[in-house]
Parts: sequence; structure tokens; C-alpha cells
Amino acid sequence: YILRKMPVAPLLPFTVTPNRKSAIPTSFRLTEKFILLLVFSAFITLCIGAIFFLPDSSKLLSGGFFRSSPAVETNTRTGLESSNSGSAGNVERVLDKIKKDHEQALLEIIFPCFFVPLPHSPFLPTCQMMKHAWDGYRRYAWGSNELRPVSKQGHSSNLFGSIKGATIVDALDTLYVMEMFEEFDAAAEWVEKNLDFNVVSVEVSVFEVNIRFVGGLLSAYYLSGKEVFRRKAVELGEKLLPAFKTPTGIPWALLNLKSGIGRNWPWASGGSSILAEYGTLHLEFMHLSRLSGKPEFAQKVMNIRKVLNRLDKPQGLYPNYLNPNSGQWGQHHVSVGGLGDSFYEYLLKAWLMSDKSDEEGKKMYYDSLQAIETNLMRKSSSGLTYIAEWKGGLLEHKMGHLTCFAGGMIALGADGAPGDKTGHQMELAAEIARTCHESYARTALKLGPEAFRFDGGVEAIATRQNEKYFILRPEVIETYLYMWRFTHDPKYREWGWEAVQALEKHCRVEGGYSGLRDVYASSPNHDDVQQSFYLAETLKYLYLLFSDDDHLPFDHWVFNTEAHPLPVIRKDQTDQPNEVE
Ligand code: DMJ
Repeated sequence: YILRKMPVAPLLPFTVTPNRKSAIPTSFRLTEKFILLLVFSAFITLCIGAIFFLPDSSKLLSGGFFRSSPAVETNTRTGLESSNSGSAGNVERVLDKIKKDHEQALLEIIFPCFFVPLPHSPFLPTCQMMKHAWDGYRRYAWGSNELRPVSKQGHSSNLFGSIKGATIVDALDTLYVMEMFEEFDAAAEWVEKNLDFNVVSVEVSVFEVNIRFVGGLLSAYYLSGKEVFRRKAVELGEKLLPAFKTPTGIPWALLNLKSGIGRNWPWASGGSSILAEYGTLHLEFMHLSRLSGKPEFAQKVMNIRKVLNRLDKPQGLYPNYLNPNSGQWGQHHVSVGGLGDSFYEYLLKAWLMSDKSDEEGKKMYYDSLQAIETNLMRKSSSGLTYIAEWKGGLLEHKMGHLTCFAGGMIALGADGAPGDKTGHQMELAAEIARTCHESYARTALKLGPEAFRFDGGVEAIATRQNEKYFILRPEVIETYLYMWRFTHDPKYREWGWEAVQALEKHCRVEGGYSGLRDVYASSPNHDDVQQSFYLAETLKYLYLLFSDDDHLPFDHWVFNTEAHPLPVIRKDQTDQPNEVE
């Protein structure tokens, strides 16, 4: 279907470059044609044979190998609940089992990417986009956090302090999933030799380091089985623990990894911690406990839930600001975009990742979604559903690009919705996907602005200059992927394809991919930054959008908010992973 529907002409660089074309003879003699035909038939026979005789790859992709034997299940649980010293042997046995399962699964893995025999296969371009983004980074910015693809040099934001290599760690699992093993090995070697958390003496963002570095290392470990990733993830997780030393246990936003001293963003209301930051540690920390045998990680994040559940919530909503000293809300600003977004995502995913045993996470998610629907979701006059922001009871009719992830989240949770709401929630998800697609379609460059408004006579359009930029964000494509997986409505692949074309046309530069300063301008003005999440999320979601559903299926893998897949912890592996005190 896609081969028929997707226009391939504008994407010639993915298939046949003009240069390569001119190097091929324009006509062949009959004998040459015959030999070519023979070679081609042999290749096709080989491919068909491989499909029938190679072992079934879906086992790895389906995460089936994470289901452990009863002996190991008991050990996993003991590891979480017993003291550190007592659990060492159990942890070793669990790790040994995970490793053996993994080795078995590795024999069964097939992720076709560069070996796809069809030249116009729609997911081939996404692999080649990854290659271009990675090659630029490797050539011009190796070891830096990010790449400046226009000026061809490294770029670092202060979010990571002096930790280096954000793009390398963020990209590890995408490289693996796309079968770019030479690149993956180079990245793994860099991690082994250079990723060092002990030299760091400046502050980092606890949230950013957790979702990109801890999440990236955990996924790389679960996919590749390389011990170095587990070791580094646990080491970094331990470095983050001092952030929780506050009177309430609600962590600081910023932490000096060397001194262990934390503080909050100076701009945050009344010295508050941020909902989307302290609320987006849960998935990674549950896995850190599982892989280290240390219960502290799980205890810290479960305590955050306790604090939240003791508080009154205005209209059932969670304000974005919470003071870690007093345990009281700061300013009553509620958002499903920036400052709030992934808190809601992690409630749902904590439930799914616990094999649906985390009833508390489930209840918090569906209750909060109900409050969001009642208080924040609105329909524009032409019928576009959007999620507004709430400021002390007043609505700001603005929706952020970040908020567009909510279509995917609502679709993912629809199946478990209480009452009879599955169909209703799928409709909401589809409406949000449509609105976010409109925010792209209504720009000149066909990529979406950072925020768009539904007031002053406009719908799904940015009106302020400082909201017109596009920084290669993934949320809209993320929603297309979830919608595609749950509905198989071809429009989601078509919309994803539109994004591929726009990225190629306007963001691709010689050195990689760049964000844009104004998506309404007639020609691109590059911001000269290739964000690490472009490789971690945007390109991975695009690749999965054009792949079969059994590539990292959602019932076995849960994606952290940076698109790093983490396996579901089966109920029978650990009795109640979320009941750790
Ligand atoms: C990513 O780092 C994560 O998706 C985060 O949750 C929100 N922002 C960026 C991508 O836009």
C-alpha cells in the first residue's frame, strides 16, 4: 500500500542519486541481461528461504525473552526487597539469566534496514536519515553533547553540566534497532572509555540526565545485553540519589553530581520543583532497582506518589509547581505540555510496565485524564480539539508542540479505560492527532511550531514570533505511531511521510539536520542545532511507524519519555514491583 501511496520522487537521495545513476550503463546486451536476471532470481530465492528457515525474530522484538523462570522470579523479588549486601548473589543470578535469555534472543534478531531488497521501501529512508544525522555528529562533534550541523562543530547545553556524549547515549538504541551495528559498537566503545560521571563538578538537570542518559543506557543494556550499560546506568542513578534529600523527598531539579547539593530552577514559582521533572523518574528508577537489587531507587519514586496523594488537587488537576520543603503547591498553573506532560505519561506507563499490577498508577492516570478532559480540552469553532493551559481557573487557549504527545498517550491508555470509555478515548486521541497534523499543515514549511493558538481568530497557528520555531521535536510523529499501531488507518503513515519530506527538504543540511527558526517563513532559517532527541525519538518513531507492529510491540515494551524502550516487568517475575516500601 505504502509503496503505491508514498511519493518517492522528492526522496531520490534515499534510493538512487543522480551520480550513481549516471554511472550505470544505460543498456545491456542480451547475455548481460540474462546473467543479471539469474543473479537477481538467486537473491530473491535466498531472501524467501531466509524468511522460512531463519528462527522467528518476533521473539526478541516481542520481548518474550524477558519472561523468566520461576526460580529467577523469586530472586528478582528478593533482590528488590532484601538488604543490599544480602541480595548480591540473587542479583547476579538474575543478571545471568537476563544475559542468557538475551544471548538466545540475539540469535533470533532480524531488523531489516540497510538490507531491505525493495529500493523504495518506505522505512529505508528513515534509516538513511539516521545515518546522515549520525555521520554528521560523528564527523564534526564526536564526544560533544550535540552537533551544530551548519557550522559543523560540537554544541553543549547546560542541562548536562559537564557530562559529555548526550547524542551518543541517546542514539544507542536507535542504532541498535536499525541494525547499524558498526555505529553502535563505536558508540558502545565511547561509553566504555569516556562516559565518566566522576569528573563532573557542575550542576545537571536531574530530569534530563535521567530520561536521556539513564534511560538510554538502560535500553542499550536490555537490547544488547552489554554489562557496561547496566553498570553505568546504576552508577549514574546512584549519583542522582542525593537530589531526593529534601524534607518531603520531592527531588530538586538541579544537582551538583560531585557535591550532592541540589536546588531548584530560580524561575520556578516559590522555589518549587516541577511536576514533569520529579514525575518523570518512575520508569527508569523501577528498572534501576531491578537491575541493581537496591530498593532505594523504587522507594524514592514511590514516595513521590505518596506526597502527591496526600495533597488536595484543584478540580482534580495537578499544578506544575510543588515546593519540596513545604510539600505545598506553588502557582496553580496546569499544563499537559511543558512542565506537566510526562508526569501523566509516566502514571500510565508505570501501570503498563508493571504488567498492569500498579493499580495506584492506573487510578492516578485515569482520574487525572478525566480532570484534563473536563477542564482543559476544548473544541475550536471549526471543530479542532485542543488541550489548553489552565492558570488559576482561567484558560489560555494555546497548545504546545510538546502537548501533541498526548494523542499517543491517550490512545495507549484507551484499552484500559474504566467504564465504557475505550471508544471515546480513541476518538479523543484521533482528534488530537488531527489537530497536531493541522498545526503542521498550516505552516509554509510543513513542520509544526513550538506552540499554536486558538484565539484572536486563528486556529492551530502560532501568532507570537517566539513560538514559531521547530527544533526537530518528536511528539507529533510519536502520536502518529501510536495511532497507526492501534487503528492501521493509512492516514497516519501518510502524515508521517509528509513529515519525512519536510525534514528532508528544510532541515537536512550537509552536516546533519537542523531546527528551524520560523516555520511560517518561505524558506528555512536554520538554528544550527541537531538535538539529541532527534536521533533518540523523532527518527526512531518514524522508523517504527513504517515497520511491522511486531517491532518493539507495545505490550512488551514501554517507551520512556525520550523513546528509550524498557521491557515490561512481568507480574510473575516480581510479585508486586510497585509495592516496595
Ligand atoms: C524530549 O527530551 C522528551 O520527549 C521530553 O519528555 C520532552 N521534550 C523532548 C522532546 O521534545
